[in-house]
Amino acid sequence: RGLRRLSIEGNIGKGPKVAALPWPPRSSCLKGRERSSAFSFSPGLGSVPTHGVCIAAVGKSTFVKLLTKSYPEWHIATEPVATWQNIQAAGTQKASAVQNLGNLLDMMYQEPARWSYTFQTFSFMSRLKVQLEPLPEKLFRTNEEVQIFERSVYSDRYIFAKNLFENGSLSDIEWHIYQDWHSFLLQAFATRLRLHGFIYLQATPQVCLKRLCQRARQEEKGIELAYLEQLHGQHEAWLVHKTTKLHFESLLNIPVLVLDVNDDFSERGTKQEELMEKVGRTLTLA
Ligand code: UDP
Ligand code: D5M
Ligand code: MG
Repeated sequence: RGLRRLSIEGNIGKGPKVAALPWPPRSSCLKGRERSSAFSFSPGLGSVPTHGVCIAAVGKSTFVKLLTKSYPEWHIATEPVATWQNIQAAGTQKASAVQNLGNLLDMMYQEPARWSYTFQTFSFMSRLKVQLEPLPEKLFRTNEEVQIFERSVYSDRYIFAKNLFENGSLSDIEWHIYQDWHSFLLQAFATRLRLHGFIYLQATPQVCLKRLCQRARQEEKGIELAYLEQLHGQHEAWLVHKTTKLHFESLLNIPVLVLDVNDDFSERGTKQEELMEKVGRTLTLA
């Protein structure tokens, strides 16, 4: 199949309010099979039968909402933040008396040394489940075979876990154990987790902080510029300078589409159209 699977990567706090946008001008894009075979965002992928994309950085949630409106035929998987904010006891999710065990996102920010490792196990499992979900029916129906993920199991490791280790929130032993099971599980599921590119939403840490404050998520109140600078450095090292040591062959030559989102794209206008068009072109005509 000509399926493309990508992930959106980027720093915390990038997204805006979304206005409906009739996009793309359909005439400018190839359709169906023609579109799939023209997709060359993934050089070097050889005979891999599926394609996926992942997004990273600041403004991701806003950006994926825009993609949903602009490309309703694509399948967009959002980040499961809500499940991290409200951990439910196993087996109680469907019962009338749901047992809430706590807000792990908040616990991690309050006491990073105590909860970072626990958070990594949970965020990884929740992302793994999302990335392993079977292809949605609509992708088979429409032949518009694009899957977009908001961050990925790779950003967990090469952005967050790596950073938490480097800033002392994960101990040597925790980092070692984390890397061991992360590599093992990703190798075990390699064929089903294959991504075909990353979309990196790039913005300065200052812009990220401004948007973070605007979003005003209670758990993130204490985040300082220094932390966003660390995350920015991790994104740049991995996706731009390519100096991060990677452990999966499939990541070595993976294409990265870098989009500058320093200018506001939350309102309908030229910037928003330019971004949507760039993604559409890259995934269809590039
Ligand atoms: N935002 C904005 N202008 C932009 C992009 C984002 O004002 O061009 C705001 C958005 O409304 C939200 C905050 O920035 O209040 C964080 O955005 P989002 O939640 O999309 O970021 P994420 O952390 O998911 O990448
Ligand atoms: O919101 C996601 C929030 O979760 C943000 O505060 C960053 C945090 N996050 C996401 N993944 C991780 C990992 N693996 N470790 C630590 N913190 C994480 P967003 O809307 O994406 O900014
Ligand atoms: Mg988000």
